[in-house]
Amino acid sequence: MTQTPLFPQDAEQEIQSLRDQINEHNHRYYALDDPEITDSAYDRLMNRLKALEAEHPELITSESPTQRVGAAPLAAFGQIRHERPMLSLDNAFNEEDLNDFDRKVRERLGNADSIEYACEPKLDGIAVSLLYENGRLIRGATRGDGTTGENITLNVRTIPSIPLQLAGNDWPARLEVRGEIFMPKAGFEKLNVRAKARDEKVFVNPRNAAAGSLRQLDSKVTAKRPLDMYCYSAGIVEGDTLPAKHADTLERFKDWGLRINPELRVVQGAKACIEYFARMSEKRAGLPYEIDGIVFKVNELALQDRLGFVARAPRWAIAHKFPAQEEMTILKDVEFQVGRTGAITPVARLQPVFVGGVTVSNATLHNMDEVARLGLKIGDTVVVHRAGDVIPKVVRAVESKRPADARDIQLPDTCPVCDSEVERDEGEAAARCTGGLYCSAQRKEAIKHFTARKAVDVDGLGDKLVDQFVEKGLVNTLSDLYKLSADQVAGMERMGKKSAINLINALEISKKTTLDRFIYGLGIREVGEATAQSLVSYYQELDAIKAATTEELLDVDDVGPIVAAHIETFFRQPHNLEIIDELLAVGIHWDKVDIAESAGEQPLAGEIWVLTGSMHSMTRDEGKAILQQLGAKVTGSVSAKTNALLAGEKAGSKLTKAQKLGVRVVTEDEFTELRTEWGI
Ligand code: D41
Repeated sequence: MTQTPLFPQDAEQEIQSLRDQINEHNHRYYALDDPEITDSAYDRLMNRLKALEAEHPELITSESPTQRVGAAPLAAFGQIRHERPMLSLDNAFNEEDLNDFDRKVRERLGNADSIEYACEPKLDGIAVSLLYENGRLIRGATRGDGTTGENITLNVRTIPSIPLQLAGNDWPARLEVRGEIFMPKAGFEKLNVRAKARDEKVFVNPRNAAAGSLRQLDSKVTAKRPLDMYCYSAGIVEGDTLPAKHADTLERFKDWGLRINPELRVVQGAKACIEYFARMSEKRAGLPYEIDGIVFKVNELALQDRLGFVARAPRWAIAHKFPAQEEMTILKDVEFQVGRTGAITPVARLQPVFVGGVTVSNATLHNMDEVARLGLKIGDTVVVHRAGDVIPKVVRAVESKRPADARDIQLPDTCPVCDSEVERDEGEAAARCTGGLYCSAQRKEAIKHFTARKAVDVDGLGDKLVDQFVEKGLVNTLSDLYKLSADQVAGMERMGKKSAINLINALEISKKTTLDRFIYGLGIREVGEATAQSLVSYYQELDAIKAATTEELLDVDDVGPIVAAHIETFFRQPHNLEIIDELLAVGIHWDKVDIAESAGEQPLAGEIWVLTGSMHSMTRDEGKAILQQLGAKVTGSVSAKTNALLAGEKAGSKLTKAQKLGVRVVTEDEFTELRTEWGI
């Protein structure tokens, strides 16, 4: 690091040089997204500048990059009257509105040609005005009602991406830049995580967080908030002129170190605007900031001037809004649904509401813990959120709107379907019906699960059909499905003779399956496809899986104590074994998982091997597959029964244990030699 200069004029020079460097790096970092030094190198420049300024306080100016940290709190914000009013935007809610807008623009201009539009995302933030005089930021104000806003100069000065001094020297002597201050999604999440940890109030969305952060009388608080800004138009321009097109003006802004939205595009005509809207709708969820629509602006300033404005909204711009993602509605009732494993789920019945592009009338509340967390009561006004393709969620209740007769939500004591007792295990969020397959709801779900595509895959068997089979008493247990006659099937609602025959054929085809699909289809709690596959590659046969104890099961890949216990419990229930026997009796079968078939010889038949450490010539999974082909059983932990440990690099506790127990240790090189010997 440079020594403190002996002479003040040297200090002045160095201070100026540091400020220039820091401003340049800020510009590269914030405006160009192309930093050329590391954060730590940047910090070093900043620290050096701070140190010099501390020694020479007379050289501190308000444009110095050190002066962003926040000033003394204000008693209240001053009012600012905008010299040129900040206009508002008209909205379009669909393509028709947008086409109308375009048609009127063309009519007013007396020209039928297609219009050039600048398209940009509509940020969901706070509209502000920045005033630069001779390139220096002298004032920041909120839009307010468009005529009068609040003076938030001290706060905007703390936002790192807002230049205190414009870059270059070709800016108008007086320039008002308008744009949107927002909080990026990631910063918002972090802020809320921190607030929660400190038991402070969390913000409901990034927009509120941005507004709350800007409204701080203490700019030191604002300085700690992750705010950003994109500029979208010029207000006052004196002492020079800006380009003749809107998009070109924004490009100039960029040269001066101001941020503009990188998604800005220029297109010709309404059709291209609609295409841009569709593209951005797709992109929306992945953007690092929230947007609530797209703004289209006639690109040529001369045309903008000819079009003028009405009632404070320009005739040359329109905001095409996305369907709202949050709406309020009434929680009319809560019903309880019973799932495959008996889990009882509270489901909100809502007054239908259009949100995120669809009408929502139900939403899962997951479990009673969630109901308690939301503090819901029946009759409440609730906020429903639906973004993109995700399932709708009740995000909060509006307590101030709670009616006097709002009712508590209570978990029923008995199953709403079969009247069996409901139990709620300690430490588990879900309540469960204890009826098992006696409960028709669980039976329906068990059948749907067994016949699903990932299980034995019965083509053409829809949920509605399963419901009917169970309700009509035709199918009480899984094997009953395979005893259905075409006539019985044809007797169901919306079923013809032909589709009935197709279903019978599909059932026949589904009888030939694989052991892992069968195991998965049984619907053992917590046993998904991957676990089913692990079980099969470990045990290879159904009887072995049936007989496995919790302790043994722990040796199987991705089986932990809870899953192991679920598996053992499942196979200890006589009615589950009965169901399996019945399924085998009606003809469900699979090819034996015969490892010998592919490998020919099995020099390791009957041996138990363990793999550990990392290897060069193969992954652990490949190593395991090779060992299995050679006939070995591969387990996860070394015991006295282990025949050999295949130890790669950085083998740890397993190697120690093997050595202690005198288990043979095979290195990767030795294993490679053995493989050559065995011809695999
Ligand atoms: O991103 C925005 N929220 C945004 C708002 C934008 N990209 N462009 C805008 N353009 C204008 C005009 C056309 C009047 C210059 C705006 C807004 N106005 C605006 N923001 C709040 C009220 C109006």
